[in-house]
Amino acid sequence: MSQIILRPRSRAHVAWALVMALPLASACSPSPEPADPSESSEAAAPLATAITNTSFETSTSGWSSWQGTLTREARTGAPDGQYVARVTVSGAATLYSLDGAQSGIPNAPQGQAYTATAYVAAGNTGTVGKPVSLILREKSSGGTTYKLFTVDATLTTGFQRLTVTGTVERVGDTVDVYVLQNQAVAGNSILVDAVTLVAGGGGSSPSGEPMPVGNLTGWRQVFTDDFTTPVPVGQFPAAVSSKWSVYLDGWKDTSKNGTYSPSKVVSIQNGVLNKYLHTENGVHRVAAILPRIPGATASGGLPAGRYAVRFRADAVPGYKTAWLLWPDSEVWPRDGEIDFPEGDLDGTISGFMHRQNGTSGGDQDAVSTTARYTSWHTAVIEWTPGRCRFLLDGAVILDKTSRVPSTPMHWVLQTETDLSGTPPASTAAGNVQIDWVAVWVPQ
Ligand SMILES: [Ca+2]
Ligand SMILES: [Ca+2]
Repeated sequence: MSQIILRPRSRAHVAWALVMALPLASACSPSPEPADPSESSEAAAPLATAITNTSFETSTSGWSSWQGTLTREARTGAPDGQYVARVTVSGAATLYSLDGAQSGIPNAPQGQAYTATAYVAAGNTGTVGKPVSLILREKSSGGTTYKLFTVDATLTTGFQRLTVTGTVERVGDTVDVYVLQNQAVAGNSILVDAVTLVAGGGGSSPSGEPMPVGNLTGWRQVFTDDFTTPVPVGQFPAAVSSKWSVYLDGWKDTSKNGTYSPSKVVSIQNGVLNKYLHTENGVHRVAAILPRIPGATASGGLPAGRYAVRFRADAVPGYKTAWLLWPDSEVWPRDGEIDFPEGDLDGTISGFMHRQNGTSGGDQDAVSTTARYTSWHTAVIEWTPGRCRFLLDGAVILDKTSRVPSTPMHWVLQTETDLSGTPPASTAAGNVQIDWVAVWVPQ
């Protein structure tokens, strides 16, 4: 663990590396990444939603409120499009909801899993800290509630993405979705956007691609996590300390504009590890997590490996991923660095291999893609003596055999503020989601 404390500082060099790699770019304002020689194969389109007006862009048609008043409004930073729904509590009610009369799926097949998602935020300061729930409901054809599947959160000024999955138990029932605020007082109000209800997503692979289990030709699997054990915010990595460590709370990130805050950012629910990037008490909260791989060095390093991650992210302005292999030696640029997927969350996915015996931060190979973070992707780094490949959704997008890093390196899923030189807006908030990770070593 002691070595880990060096990493954020070391990573600061990488910020310079990216800047220096770009001719004409100033240190204060990196220009876009190098031109893209290849495109990735995009992930499958999102599943169709049962809801016909998911985003409130032109009306609130199909929606209503129980014990509240429903309106819509333009909102800078709306999670989807430009408008969101606002629901304000009526009278002395302590509970109120946003309901979708049009959102029900009648006669849902018995045994079918459904997944509901919604973005929610406090509509005013008096609502911050109040509990909110996204609820998937199974009810009889006559409307009698049979079962509720619920995910709870605490309202903040930033939008949070909630997801809940449930499986239909009875024949002939209807499934629908609603958002409920508890413990309301007069004046309370919630904002909601991008409500979806889709078939599937049951089990531990909400991304639609199950975690690969077992050896591959030439590779022996040594680590997996499908995130099937829920971990509330504040209990990561303690609750899963045999598998994960972190950059500790309070460490500055690469740009120095963000602060590692795993205790406020990382949680696991519904089969997904979630990093909720947001600003709290004026601090831009980010997280970097490190798998504890059996057989690795004390620093978590391996001499070679195949690293796979299934992920998506909201397009949160001001934040990025720099998921990377970093040399145990901490000697940089001499011992190189392998970054993939790297990019701003509101941009596209790139990858970089900083070469062995590098003489500057720009001594690297780079690849850009047109793939965006907002859909699910699988990124794989295959790193063996003398070869480094990047695969995005099964397509090889980088394949290098010259000056490949050759000392032990360790994997850090490092999510941080971007390198623009400007801190994120305090209203910028959203989630990076990881459905699963898997690691192999050469057989
Ligand atoms: Ca919208
Ligand atoms: Ca999973």
